[in-house]
Amino acid sequence: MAFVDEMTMHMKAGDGGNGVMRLKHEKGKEFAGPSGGDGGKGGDVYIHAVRDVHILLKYRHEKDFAAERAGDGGNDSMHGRNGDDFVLDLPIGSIVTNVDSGETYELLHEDQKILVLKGGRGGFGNEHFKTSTNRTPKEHVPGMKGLEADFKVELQIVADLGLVGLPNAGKSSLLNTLTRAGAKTADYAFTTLEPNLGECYGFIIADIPGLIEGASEGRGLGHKFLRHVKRTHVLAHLVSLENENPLEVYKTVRKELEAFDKELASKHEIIVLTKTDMVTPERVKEVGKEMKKACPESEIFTITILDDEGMKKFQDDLLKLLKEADK
Ligand SMILES: Nc1nc2c(ncn2[C@@H]2O[C@H](COP(=O)(O)OP(=O)(O)OP(=O)(O)O)[C@@H](O)[C@H]2O)c(=O)[nH]1
Ligand SMILES: [Mg+2]
Repeated sequence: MAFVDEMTMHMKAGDGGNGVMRLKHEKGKEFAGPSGGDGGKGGDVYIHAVRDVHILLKYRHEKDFAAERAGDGGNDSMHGRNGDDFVLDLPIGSIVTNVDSGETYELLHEDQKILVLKGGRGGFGNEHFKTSTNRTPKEHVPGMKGLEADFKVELQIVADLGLVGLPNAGKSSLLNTLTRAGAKTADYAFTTLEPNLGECYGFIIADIPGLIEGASEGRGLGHKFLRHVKRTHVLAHLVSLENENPLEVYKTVRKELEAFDKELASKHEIIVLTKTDMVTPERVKEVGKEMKKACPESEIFTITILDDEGMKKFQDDLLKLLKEADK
């Protein structure tokens, strides 16, 4: 599947700063007591979800990432500076595995931030060891090492919108008008052999091969790819008005979705009646009504890719709906 990617990298949290040994000097006294400060805390390593499926490309040539080492303690009990954290931006849908510990993290929502490596604690300076019996301790502790590990990142796209429907419903054509995916379209069944992905104002749209009756049992191609829409937030079910009985067509595909996975079938679904230019306006209304009656819960849209104005309006409505579904 296009865009799906995998990469490995090494990440390291910052080392803690060293505690230091210092003695105060006051007039008249050679040693007026300990004054060595503690080291700061090393920076942590986080992973952070962003809405950008291409961001892994940015890390192609860089495989080592590190948070900042902390500063050492100073004179006059000065605490060392804490190291800055390192935040690795990854696409939503990334599954990150710490190869050394086996721990796995999943980034599912925009802006989600997960701590994956803790920075080292700062060491104590000698002032910390002052007691009533030991007024000039020399003891001081080095900072702890920051954790480090190899990581594997696998991207499983979480599409915001998944396009389903019979072959020829106009799924790829719709993807192309909403995004710059440039998917192949043609007037024969199974033009799309592998899922296509596109991006529309930050929302990911997945177009999968057409589904036919028996798809859930392996007929056709679509079933192989249904798992890609499993993580999709909203499904757009496309039905071409070219069909003599669009409601029957709709039901056929629904049956396949349900047979494949109940969860898939219970997703938020919108119905898109396509190719309105191929029938009369009266017919569009008639089918729209019939659909609404059969599926009162679903929003119903009617489109033709030949009408630029209409497509713009559809895009606006769709974006509103996707933003709402993302909350
Ligand atoms: N007249 C008209 N033709 C359309 C419209 N939308 C799509 N088509 C045509 O319908 C045919 C099928 O469109 P595709 O987008 O390839 O259909 P698909 O659902 O992706 O089909 P598969 O990949 O085979 O599942 C193509 O020849 C398109 O040009 C429309 O709104 N009006
Ligand atoms: Mg297609």
